[in-house]
Amino acid sequence: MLIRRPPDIKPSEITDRDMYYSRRQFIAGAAVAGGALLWPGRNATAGAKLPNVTPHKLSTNEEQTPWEYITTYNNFYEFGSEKSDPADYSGKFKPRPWSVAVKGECAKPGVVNLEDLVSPHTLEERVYRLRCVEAWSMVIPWVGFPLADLLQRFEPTSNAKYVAFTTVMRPEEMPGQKRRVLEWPYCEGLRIDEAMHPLAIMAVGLYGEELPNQNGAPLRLVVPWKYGFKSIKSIVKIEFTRHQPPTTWNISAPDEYGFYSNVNPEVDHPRWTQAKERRIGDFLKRETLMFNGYADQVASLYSGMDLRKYY
Ligand SMILES: Nc1nc2c(c(=O)[nH]1)N[C@H]1C(S)=C(S)[C@@H](COP(=O)(O)O)O[C@H]1N2
Ligand SMILES: [Mo]
Repeated sequence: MLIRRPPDIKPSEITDRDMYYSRRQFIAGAAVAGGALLWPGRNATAGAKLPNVTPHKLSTNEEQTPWEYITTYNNFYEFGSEKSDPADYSGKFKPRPWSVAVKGECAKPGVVNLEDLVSPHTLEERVYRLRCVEAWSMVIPWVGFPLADLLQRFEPTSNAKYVAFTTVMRPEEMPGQKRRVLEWPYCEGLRIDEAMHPLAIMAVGLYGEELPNQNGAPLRLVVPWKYGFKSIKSIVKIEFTRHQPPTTWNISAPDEYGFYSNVNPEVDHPRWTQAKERRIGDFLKRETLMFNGYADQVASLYSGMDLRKYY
């Protein structure tokens, strides 16, 4: 998301910068090979192994992006707007203890703590593509559980047409929140049928370990057929609503970021193409797939909708 980019910088320079980062990190990674503990993305609190993780059948077989890229090339504006900021400045963030308030159009609202949110579910490893609107992508082995299983526990009523998610507000631990780059706290939303889709998960880990702070500890959404910004991190509130909820990037730049934000190579961002992407670590770009390659599973959610209008 490069909203503050001066208008004279061409989109091609953005992807060149992304390349620069991935090269720089590759070189840095090679330099510390054999000394992984020195890697700055491995902060002291990350690294706890998650028990009983079962592989999930919807995973992609594509080559997985290395841990070093997934944990040092991030978008998490609460810690700053440079890709390296979340790894560099999230060390003070305390993801435990943690609780989530669930409310709105449901029969059993409540505040639940992290352990009680996670323990009823079997943890699954799901290797999903993450496609950022900035035209880069990764393949990430998330550990999580279906969002639907979590939502059902609160018994949403027939009035629940949408689900709204909110990130924690902690300016003392999240230095980016002291600057008004975005409206805080970060918020996102899904239509209820999108939220209940079996591909949508709550992630609590990656590569079999607890989520590092920079990836959205202790729990974050992962919606693999949508641009990365829908996958909101460090969630503290979930609300079932009758009406379409506001979302951070849509508030910030409504012409650039819509509510649906399905990955769509045919609908360009107003300032750059969405037809291609660079898989982080690759040299050449590749074609972007409709719904990020998940069309067989999700296209029916949008039948009859004009995806140029509902971008
Ligand atoms: N709270 C919050 N969630 C967020 C963001 C953010 O800035 N704040 N960035 C989003 C964007 S643009 C992307 S691409 C993904 C990146 O997730 P990753 O850093 O784990 O790869 O997180 C999304 N979730
Ligand atoms: Mo993104």
